[in-house]
Parts: sequence; C-alpha cells; structure tokens
Amino acid sequence: MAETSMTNKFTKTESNGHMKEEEEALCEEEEELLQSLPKEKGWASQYMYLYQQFWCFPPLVQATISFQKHFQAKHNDIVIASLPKSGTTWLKALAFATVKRHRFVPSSQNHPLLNSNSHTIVPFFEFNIYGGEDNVIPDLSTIPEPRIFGTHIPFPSLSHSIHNSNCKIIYICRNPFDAFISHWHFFKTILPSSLPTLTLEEAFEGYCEGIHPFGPFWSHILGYWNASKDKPSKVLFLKYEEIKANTNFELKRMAQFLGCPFTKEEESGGLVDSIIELCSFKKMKELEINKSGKIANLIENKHFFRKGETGDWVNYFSPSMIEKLSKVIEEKLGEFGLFF
Ligand code: PAP
Repeated sequence: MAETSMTNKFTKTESNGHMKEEEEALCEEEEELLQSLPKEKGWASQYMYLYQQFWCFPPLVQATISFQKHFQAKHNDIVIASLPKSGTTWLKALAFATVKRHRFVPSSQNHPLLNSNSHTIVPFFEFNIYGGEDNVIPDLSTIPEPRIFGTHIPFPSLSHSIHNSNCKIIYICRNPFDAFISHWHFFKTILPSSLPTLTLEEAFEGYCEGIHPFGPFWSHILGYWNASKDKPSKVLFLKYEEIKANTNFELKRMAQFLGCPFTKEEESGGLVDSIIELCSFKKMKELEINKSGKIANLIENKHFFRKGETGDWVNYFSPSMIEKLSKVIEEKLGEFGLFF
C-alpha cells in the first residue's frame, strides 16, 4: 500500500456473514449506551457524552469501542497521541519524516509530505480508521512497517494491545491557554454558519470544567504524563512550546526514543535540518495540498494551519479568564510538576 494516502485506502473486510444484523444490533446498543451516559452541551454537536471518563461526540463512542475491540498493535507501531490542537499535525509530520527517512529522503522534491497532509499519511484511529459510518473492520496489515497512527483518545482508553505490546507512544502537550484558543477557532471556522457554535465565554466555562472534546484536559495530560514517568521507554512526553523553542534538540530526542537516532554523518550532512524545514509551519502552510486539499473529503487542510505560535492566547483572555484557568491548571497539574 502506498504510504501517501492510507486513510482512503484501507481494505475494509466484513468480519462474518451477518454484518447487516450485527450493524442493526450495534445501532440499538449504541443508542442505549448513549442514553446511559452523562451528557452536556457539545462544542460542535448538540451534545457531548462522558464515555470512559472523557467527553466525546456520539460517533466517537462507537469508534472508540471498535478501536478497543479490534486494533492489534505490532511491536514496532508508533502512536502519536495528543489533545486536539496541541501540535498533532506537526508531530505526525516530524515523526513520519524521521522514521521513514531512508525510504523518503526529506530533501526530495517528491516527499509524501509535500503532496499529502500529515493527517492523511498518519491516520487517526477514532476518526479515520474506526470512524467510518459502515462499521466495517479495516485491514491494517498491508500498511508498511513501522506503522504510525494518531489518536486523541486518553491513555487509559487505548486498546489493550497498545498497552501490552512494545509499541511506542509519543504525546504532545500544549499550554492549555493556547490549545483552548486554537480549538475554539477551529470549530468556529469549520462549522457551517447554520449550526450554533459556543461563544468564547461559553466554551471557556466548559473548558475549565473539563467539558470539551477528549477532556478534561488535565486528566488527558496526566494520563500520558504519568505513563511517561512509569514507562519512559514506552511513552515520550513532549511539549509544543519546547519543540518550538528547540526543534533540533527535541527532534533528536524523539529519534533516539524511537530507536532510530540520527548518525553523526546524518547530522553533519544537514538531514536533521531538512526534516525541520520540511515540517515547518511556514513550509507546510504554503503547500498547495494544504491550501486547497481536504482531509477525508471533509475538513479543509488549511484549517490545521492558523498561526502556529506560542502565546496567542494573550489576545483573547480577559484578566478574570487568566485567573480562572491559571487556578485550574495549578490545582489539577501543579503537584505533578506540570506548569505552563
Ligand atoms: P488537530 O488536533 O486537529 O490535529 P493540531 O495539529 O494538534 O490539530 O493543532 C493545530 C495547531 O497546531 C494550530 O495552532 P494555532 O491555532 O495556534 O495556530 C496550528 O497552527 C499548529 N500547527 C500546525 N502545523 C504546525 C507546524 N508545522 N508547526 C507549528 N505549529 C503548527
């Protein structure tokens, strides 16, 4: 399978001959399950549901169940994990360019990242792979190894096979102030104007209570943070701000963690720099595919590249908002040594 457009090219297989009845049973079960879950006003849908201690839209409940049931991790798989709007697009690109550098030379004019958005190359479990409306189980065995996947699902809800295999997880964490603003902008931009969106103030209230997609943010961050402390060879915890400040250092740390450190020759030959350049905000934003393309024929790629800066939140937060979110961060994350 070509690595450049995996999302749309999974082979979908029927698990047995009773697919139709199974699907119907699944819909009823799903409906019953949703009815039993706590719900709140959604960010981009009427309601969000609290499933396995995280907030998600209705289709994500089914996708998560399917992922947990069917995904079989391989020992050399790589999972890029994050809360939405934490730098996932960037980390997926950096990881792909690094891990596949012998197959795709980063300075090449034909590099897959020049023709496809990184979300297409590195698909999400919950949106792309198990999120189809057909409830069909994808065959992932033809994806060239090491396979790289993305997810916003919290650590405890990852599939057992991810927990139990030697596959590696890289988590990217972003200052909650910036992640919130980025997320709010994203929904405001992608939703059709006919749909009601939350005001900044409404979304902020929900965010501080942990009611936002894949939230609460503090549980999500802590799940991966604690896992990175318990199992440093399995989970690498990175921060968007630190990658921004010293991309070279953090990229080398990531390559080391993934078991493919850069050689002295690669470094002196400019390979690290060419990966950084290939994945830079400026370069990616200007690519034709990211100006005019869409992900899964749905979301325009350009919406994944807004400002790409740290600290943009200062343009939106009132003094009382700063005080409120700072307090939540201090209360929930301070004792674990996580500051922003
Ligand atoms: P996702 O959760 O929908 O995948 P994600 O990629 O995690 O989104 O986050 C998007 C943010 O990363 C945007 O931030 P902003 O709204 O504050 O601008 C986007 O601009 C930023 N981003 C995307 N690509 C890059 C990149 N190559 N370098 C730095 N930041 C980037």
